[in-house]
Order: sequence, then C-alpha cells, then structure tokens
Amino acid sequence: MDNSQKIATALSIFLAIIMLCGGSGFLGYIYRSQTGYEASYQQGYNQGKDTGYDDGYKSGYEAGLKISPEQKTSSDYAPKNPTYQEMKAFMAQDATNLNEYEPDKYVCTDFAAAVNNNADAKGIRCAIVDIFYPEGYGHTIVAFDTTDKGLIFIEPQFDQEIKLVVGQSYSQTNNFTPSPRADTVDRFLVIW
Ligand SMILES: [Ca+2]
Repeated sequence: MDNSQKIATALSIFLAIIMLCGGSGFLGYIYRSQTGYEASYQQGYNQGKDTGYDDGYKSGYEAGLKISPEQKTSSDYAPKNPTYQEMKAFMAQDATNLNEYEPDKYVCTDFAAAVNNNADAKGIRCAIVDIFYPEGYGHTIVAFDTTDKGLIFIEPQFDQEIKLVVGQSYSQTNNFTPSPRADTVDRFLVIW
C-alpha cells in the first residue's frame, strides 16, 4: 500500500466516524432543529459503514503491526486511570463542553474526541464510546475507568455522568430532551 492509499484509507476512517456520529447526533436536534439532512446522513452512514470501516480498520491494523524500533513504547507515556474525583476535576476544567454543536461541522464525535485527546494530554486514560441506535444511527460519548467507582460514562457535550442501558432509550434513561428518532441503545463499544 503506497502513501496515497494510506491517506485515502485514513480519510475514509475519519469520514466514516464523522458520518456515523453526524447521522446519529440527535443531541443536536435538541437545540437546533434541522430538516432535510436526515436522509443524507443515513445514506452517508451506510456508505461510510460499507467502505470506510472495512478498508480503514484493515489498513490501521496492518499499520499497527509495523512499529519501527525508534518508536517509543506506549508504556513510556501510558495515561493512568483517574480516581472519580480526578475525573470530575478534569471534566470541570476542560472547556470542551463550551463548544457549540454544529451539524456537519462539530458533532458528538468531535466533543468526544476533544475530551479524549485533552485527557490523554494530561495523562488521564479516557475511552471513546460508540453507541449504536436502530436504523444505522448512533451516538458517541466518553468513559473513564475510575479507580474507585469503576467505569463511568460521560456525555461530553454537557459534562454529565450518564447511564448506558442496552435496550433502553438513551434520552429517557438520562432525562434528556426526548430524541426525535429511536435512540434505544442496541449495543455500545468502549474503545480505549
Ligand atoms: Ca468541562
């Protein structure tokens, strides 16, 4: 695989993630009712799922196998799981939640990515959580494996601790404004 192919596959991963979240970012609807983009999100999600993920993950997997000797091992800077209070303190000082949700521009995955990267920069281990709703929609949040209270899910758009229950509505479970479409948690992935 040459460089241009690598770039293309990397882009396809990025686009697939954006489309997954864009197609799913119902929280955007809460504040900003938009029309006309649902269908295109669905289409984009399906295309992204079919092409981006398969190619991208394969490429990423192959790239991961080729670690050059001069690269540092992850143990040199491995982030640590925080205590519950450390997690709360980090979320309080982190300003990601002040960002504005913009359909097609800054969506749930952007919030989750920002918190994840900011945590990593401070040596705090943070996971991306992909939530799968019916009909190809979904949502992205973050999680911390706290040393004293275990796995804690955080909605990074609101700095809010939330519950994830398979088979139950995300918005109803967490007392959010009801989603305009089904947001039953079919399954979720915690990605460290
Ligand atoms: Ca914050």
